[in-house]
Amino acid sequence: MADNEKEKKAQKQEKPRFTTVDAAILDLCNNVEIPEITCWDRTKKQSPRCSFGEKGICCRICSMGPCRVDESREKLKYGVCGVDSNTVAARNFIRMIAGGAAAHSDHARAGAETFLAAAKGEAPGYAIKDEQKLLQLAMDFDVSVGDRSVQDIAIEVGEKGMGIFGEQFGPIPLTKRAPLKRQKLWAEQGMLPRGVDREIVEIMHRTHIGVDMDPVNLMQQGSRAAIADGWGGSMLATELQDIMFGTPVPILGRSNLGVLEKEQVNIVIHGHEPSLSEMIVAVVQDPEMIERAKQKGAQGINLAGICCTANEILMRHGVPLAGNFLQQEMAIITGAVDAMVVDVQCLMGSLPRVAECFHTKVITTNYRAKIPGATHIQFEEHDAVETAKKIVRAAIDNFPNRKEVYIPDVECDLIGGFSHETINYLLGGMFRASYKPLNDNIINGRILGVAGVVGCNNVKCEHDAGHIDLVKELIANNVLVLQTGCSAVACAKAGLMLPEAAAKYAGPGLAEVCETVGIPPVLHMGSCVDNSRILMAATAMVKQGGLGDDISGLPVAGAAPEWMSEKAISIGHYFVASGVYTVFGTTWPTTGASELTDLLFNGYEEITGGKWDFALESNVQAQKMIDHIKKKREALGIEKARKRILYDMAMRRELDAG
Ligand code: NFS
Repeated sequence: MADNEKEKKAQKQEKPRFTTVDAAILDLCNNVEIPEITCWDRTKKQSPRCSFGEKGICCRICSMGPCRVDESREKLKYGVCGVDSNTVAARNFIRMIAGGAAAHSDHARAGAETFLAAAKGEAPGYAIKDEQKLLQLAMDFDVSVGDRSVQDIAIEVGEKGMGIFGEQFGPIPLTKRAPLKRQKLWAEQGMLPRGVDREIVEIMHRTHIGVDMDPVNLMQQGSRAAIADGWGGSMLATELQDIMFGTPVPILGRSNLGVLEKEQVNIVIHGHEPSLSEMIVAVVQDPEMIERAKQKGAQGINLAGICCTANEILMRHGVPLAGNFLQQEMAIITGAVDAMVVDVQCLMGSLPRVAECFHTKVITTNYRAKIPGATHIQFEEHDAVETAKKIVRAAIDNFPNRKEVYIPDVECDLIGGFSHETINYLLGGMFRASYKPLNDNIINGRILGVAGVVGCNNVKCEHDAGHIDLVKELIANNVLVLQTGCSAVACAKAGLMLPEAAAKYAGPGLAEVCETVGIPPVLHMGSCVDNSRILMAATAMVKQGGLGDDISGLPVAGAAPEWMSEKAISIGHYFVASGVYTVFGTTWPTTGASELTDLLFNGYEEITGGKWDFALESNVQAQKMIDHIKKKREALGIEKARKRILYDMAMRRELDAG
């Protein structure tokens, strides 16, 4: 065997089984014999991957294929139906947008159904918690307020909300929240969306064999659907959840597997829709349930979360985050989880198999997301408290079945709860709530710009490292970071969401602002549908003035360093379509299509003012984002940090004389 081949083989063998920087996982695998049942083990077995699939140039749309097209090989230039790599990759890409937009929007629809039932008094346990936000949404929906009762207004808002998904003509109402210039641009570009259902159906139609073959035209439809997600489905989910469950305010939380309790019944809620988990939060405090837990030998009931359901209930109740996407199996492997209660999205199909090796009961709760091997308890919003009690009882009754338990002693505090309204309030104070202090500090150069760092974990890269390294580099360069999703959980676990992180990691300008206001340099804004909060924060910055008249002019950038889901592509694309430079890591799904990739990475800047980019290394991603932010600062004429000059008497006199 040649020397370099030997070297390669040795390197391969040396690769650790769990590629992560998470201290809890590393501790767990040092102390527990973990069977080969994790996603890391399956990843290894799936390698090497099909390179056509990875580059976005495998077409499975009709049964004459699958066709593998390759623009660099004459004989593979076209698929059987005659399309080339750019058409194939564009179709695949916008089908990813359709998948992501569908997930967010079906989540929103379920929320709207619960909201409407609650408004009609048909869903006991749910209420209107944020009346102010209800009135705001009523105005957006042209619902008259007058002296009508809250219930009346809520019913009409709920009905209009349900109608938005199937809106045939558009534009959907929440797009009117965007800066005027942006709305005009969308209209000119044919991107003003109709209801998200219609946009998704049109994607499926256009990508059927023999329909739309023009990558630019396909991407225009992808953009319109993504906008219908960001400024429609996702935003509506956030709004209705805030109205029903309360708009988040800063709250202390804890993160990582160390939040599990050895002596208590541990219930881990996992998924995305908070309607059921809100009820579970209430039910675990019920004395009857606590008594039942004690009868089974536990000291109490401990609730924790995984993925975005966790983010939702952290933001509103301070319920601890057990972990992000790649920690779902690990939570079960502690042997301490008595029930893992899942709703929809980002659930691993392996959960019941992993649970079989331990004692955890995996409970599915949504008819849309059943997993073979799991127990199904259907969540009924009309009888939510009873459903929640049934689930909590099942968890308690499973406590005596525990085998060996090992909970890593690893956890970290965080402050969550930064809705865009909270940022407004914190920066400006109760009587003059505004984004002015943020804009002023950007203009004077203490803050270089703002970055949204969001998205998933991906087992193809080192778990959490991509998020933490990128965010550290951004804040060290005085970029304020806004976060959601699993990215937020990664940085929470790394201690970046504490006020003291400002002094430790942030550049001097950002640290000064954070210390004055009392906020961390990295703000947790919630779950992935709450990326709509970032759109609203960007819009608020535009409307505040001083930083141009559109989102595309702001010194801001977005990133999803460890993305993996279709939802991440939809989110990334609605940011690009809203004028934001957005860089993804890990892998890029159109690399086999040079013209399409050029359109997304360069051409889109001409079309929407935003664009996509891709880089593997965190420092390259950070540099690209900082370069973009600096470019925008230059265009605004604020490229140099302006020192505050305190005028003395002589200078004043000179001014007066002038
Ligand atoms: Ni977002 Fe949230 Fe996590 Fe990715 Fe999945 S949980 S919705 S998709 S993996 S960030």
